[in-house]
Amino acid sequence: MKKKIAIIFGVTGQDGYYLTKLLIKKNYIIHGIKRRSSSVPTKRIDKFLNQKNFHVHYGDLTDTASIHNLIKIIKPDEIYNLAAQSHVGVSFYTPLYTANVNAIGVLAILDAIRNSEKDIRFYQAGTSEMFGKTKDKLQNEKTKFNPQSPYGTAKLFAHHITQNYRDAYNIFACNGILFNHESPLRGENFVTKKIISTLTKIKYGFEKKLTLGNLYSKRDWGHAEDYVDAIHKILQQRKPDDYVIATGKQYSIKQFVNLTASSLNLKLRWIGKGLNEKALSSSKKIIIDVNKKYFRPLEVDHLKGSYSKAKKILRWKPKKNVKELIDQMIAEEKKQLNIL
Ligand code: NAP
Ligand code: G4F
Repeated sequence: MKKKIAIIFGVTGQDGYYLTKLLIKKNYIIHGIKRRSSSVPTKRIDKFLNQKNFHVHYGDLTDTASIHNLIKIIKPDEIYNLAAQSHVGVSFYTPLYTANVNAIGVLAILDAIRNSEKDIRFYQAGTSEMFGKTKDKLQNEKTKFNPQSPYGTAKLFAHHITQNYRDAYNIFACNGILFNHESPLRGENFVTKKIISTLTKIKYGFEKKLTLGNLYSKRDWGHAEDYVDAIHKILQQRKPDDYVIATGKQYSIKQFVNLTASSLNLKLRWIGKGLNEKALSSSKKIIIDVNKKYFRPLEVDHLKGSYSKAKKILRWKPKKNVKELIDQMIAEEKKQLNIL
């Protein structure tokens, strides 16, 4: 059988790694797109670089010409767009750049697909951040969007333009609406990785204190490896459609800290309120505090997704729970620190 050809924009990121791993297993020819950077950006995918069906090219979502050329030359069957300025907090500091990559970059890919002679299936990495400030306790594909950041707003443009190109030009274009998903390969400045990395270092004497922002927002955290499986399934259906991918479970940041501390066997005693809230160790040292600088101008207070459509149509459900996720992330931190 002829091998499928896939382009992955955002191949050097967390999901790029897990999707590459999955597509290699499925015998795809994969073309990953990396952007130019002053340091080597392929750390996560280095182990795939010697595989004969894995190729890496330079490209950038802010450079329309590069997108058109890559699609014209590679002639893929499927395009997975995972590329984004993916940090919500940072999007308040770089709103124009975030919009250029996360919104206009997506339109550039779709327009290149429209002008291609080949039928190409397209996946857009949408996000629960598009729900933003929502009254619905459990969000699904019908929940009203109300984004609270330049990141969420740009992603919402991408969501609508993907639907628009699907309907107007009959393109097999799909949106995933993925809730937070983590792994040992999560970027260092997302809250789960920051908590796990710093608390592990505190436990083994490499660090003294963890400083966080809002402890009371709630998130639905899944595992990236489970979520890329859903992403692939979305593009293998008979009809293009949009799907929420989530676990249906929700924890506050403080609960995530407590779960991590408990897995590390680190005793915490919480004292104080608001910006004065702190956690003390068993030797009464302050090991966690709160700083205003990690708060955002607007916050998304709670997110919890219903994956019932994905379960019914994609036959997908999450495999790993939050405790297993935390334990796997801690094990990787310990490995990095040479702790057996
Ligand atoms: P990530 O680790 O931050 O990876 C983002 C990828 O995009 C990286 O490969 C990055 O390259 C690339 N990129 C950034 N700007 C680019 C540009 N201008 N041109 C080309 N590539 C660019 O994010 P992730 O966690 O894997 O998430 C993958 C996608 O899913 C993102 O679109 C994110 O917004 C979305 N999403 C993520 C979650 C989640 O919880 N993880 C949930 C919902 C949606 P560098 O390596 O060079 O930085
Ligand atoms: O880990 P976070 O930065 O993730 P956030 O903002 O939920 O965004 C992630 O998930 C989205 C899906 O819903 C993706 F679309 C997006 O690309 C990204 O992957 O923050 C989670 C929560 C926020 O409420 C934040 O205010 O943790 C809170 N928080 C508290 N202290 C902190 C910190 N966040 C970060 N990054 N760093 C802190 O010190």
